[in-house]
Amino acid sequence: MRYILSLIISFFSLTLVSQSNTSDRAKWFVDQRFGMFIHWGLYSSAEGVWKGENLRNNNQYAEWIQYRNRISDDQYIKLIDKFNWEKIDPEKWVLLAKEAGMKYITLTAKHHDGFALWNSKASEFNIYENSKKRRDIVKELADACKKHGIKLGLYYSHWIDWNDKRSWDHTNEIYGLDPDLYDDYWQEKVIPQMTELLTNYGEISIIWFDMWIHHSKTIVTKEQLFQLKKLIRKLQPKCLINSRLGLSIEEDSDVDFRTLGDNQLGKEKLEYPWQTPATIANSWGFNANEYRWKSTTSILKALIGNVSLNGNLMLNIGPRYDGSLRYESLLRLNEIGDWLKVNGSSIYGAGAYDLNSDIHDWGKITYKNEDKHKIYLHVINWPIDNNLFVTGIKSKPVKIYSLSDKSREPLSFIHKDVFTKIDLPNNPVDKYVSVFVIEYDEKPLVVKGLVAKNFERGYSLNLQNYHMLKNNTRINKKTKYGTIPENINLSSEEVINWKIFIDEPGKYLFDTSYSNQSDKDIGDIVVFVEDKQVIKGNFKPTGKTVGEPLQDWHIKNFKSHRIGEVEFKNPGIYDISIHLRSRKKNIISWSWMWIKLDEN
Ligand code: JFZ
Repeated sequence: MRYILSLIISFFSLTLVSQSNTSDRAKWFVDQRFGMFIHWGLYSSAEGVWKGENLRNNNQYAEWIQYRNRISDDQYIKLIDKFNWEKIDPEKWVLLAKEAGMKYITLTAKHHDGFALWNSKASEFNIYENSKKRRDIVKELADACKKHGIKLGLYYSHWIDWNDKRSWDHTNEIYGLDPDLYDDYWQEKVIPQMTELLTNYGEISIIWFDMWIHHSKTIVTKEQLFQLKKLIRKLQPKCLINSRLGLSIEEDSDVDFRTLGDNQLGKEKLEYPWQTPATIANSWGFNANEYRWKSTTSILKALIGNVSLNGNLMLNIGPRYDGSLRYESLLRLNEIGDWLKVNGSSIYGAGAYDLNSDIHDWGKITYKNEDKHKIYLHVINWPIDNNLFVTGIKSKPVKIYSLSDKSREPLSFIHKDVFTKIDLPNNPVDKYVSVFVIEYDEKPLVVKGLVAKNFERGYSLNLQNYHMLKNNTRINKKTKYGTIPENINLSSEEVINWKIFIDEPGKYLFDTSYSNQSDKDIGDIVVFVEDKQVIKGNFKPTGKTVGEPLQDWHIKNFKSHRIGEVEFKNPGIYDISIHLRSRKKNIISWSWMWIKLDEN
């Protein structure tokens, strides 16, 4: 009975997310969205300090201590004597992951130090042989995962192995290495160890490789990588392989998900599965001097932001010499778990909606088609007047409610064309991120390319959210630490266009920000609404300003100017364009326009 039930559940969960480039193998992965990464090994008992000296690198990656602090193999293995075997219990990690709402776990079976956390016949440099306790941590974790219904992934450092002298460590960049010897390492350690891991521990759901550069820049050959991949596909056809295997999509599109850089969050919606590996603080392995703990809200933001773009988050913990976690980690995991217990339906089985995920200033949207079509609104910045504006969805909501409200009491709302205004409760309904659900009868229709009304009831038209930039003038990024905003230099003429939806007819004030480094009027700005000229102004000299005091840091002054007002008589979508003209090259730089209802 239980078996049938879990079959039904997994059948349902497999159908939720519809990322179009997801293989059948990876369906569970995009469905589960949130996993636990565990960095644990010999380095865990060094705790980022060696003979009183802190780790020699600002990144404070404590799992790199052997390499960074130049510890000899003889001394490094002695770290095993500090482990507290009575307390070490991988089942506790599994229970913790479950509590935190994480659905899968990836353990560093072998990190760069080459030390195997299992009973490896292929290399004596393993925990089973050296602990004298005959403990096989991979087995213990695999059993606990199976017992608690959590999928298990294994991190395996294939490229780098500091312990095997035939293998790669970065210092070989100076002294070189023999490809034949490297292949001996590959055939005698990597292939046999991978075979062990894929044979002796039941179902392995992910092999997580960690070669973050393309193989052509390393000693590893394409053939070796193909051999490895073939082995995985043969021994465990359902096992996922991440992109840090080291092959490009051109050489082989058959990797299952893309791994972004460490702590690198998604920027665009992708149709194939992807994941951010993220630390809960800064180091991956436990570091006694850790202080850069991420806040619970920022971790939730990372998870929500990734899911809103079809991505996953795998959050790392670094247990100590006795398997325990610092209070800071426990606290965050518990808080995240509490949030997911209430709001998890906006994450699990959910994915990107068709709207650009950046358009709303209050937070992010995820989407799911369960029994009904649901849009989840993650309110990270609670609007001051408790009105939430959603722009870009044409379909009429059937019901809107808060996930924190068990009785699902409907909230009142107004829907006009592509705009929904929701009356929120008077205070945030969650400590971290409040989530509201909009239910629709059919897949909600989207109207793309609109600039959303922001929480101040205005529209910020800028160089990120334009619809068209006619002459494709190069957009200058923020410089001088952002004291010079994003802008374009006018060579002669440029036309920029946006679309907005006006829900409240009335008189709107138009402001724009630019710099004019001439002392004369040498250009003009003309505003059109739906091809009708409504405002004509000229660029006033703006001079310079000081970016930072007493640092000889004099920058162009970008200043906001009121240029006019426009009456919008009816609600509707409006095309707003500005024609910018300069009679001299590169003297005027333009940055943004702000439109707001005149409330006086
Ligand atoms: C690697 C490891 O070296 C590190 O110890 C940890 O295991 C982490 C998950 O992965 O570190 C990386 C990998 C990729 C990048 C930077 C550090 N990268 O893409 O910039």
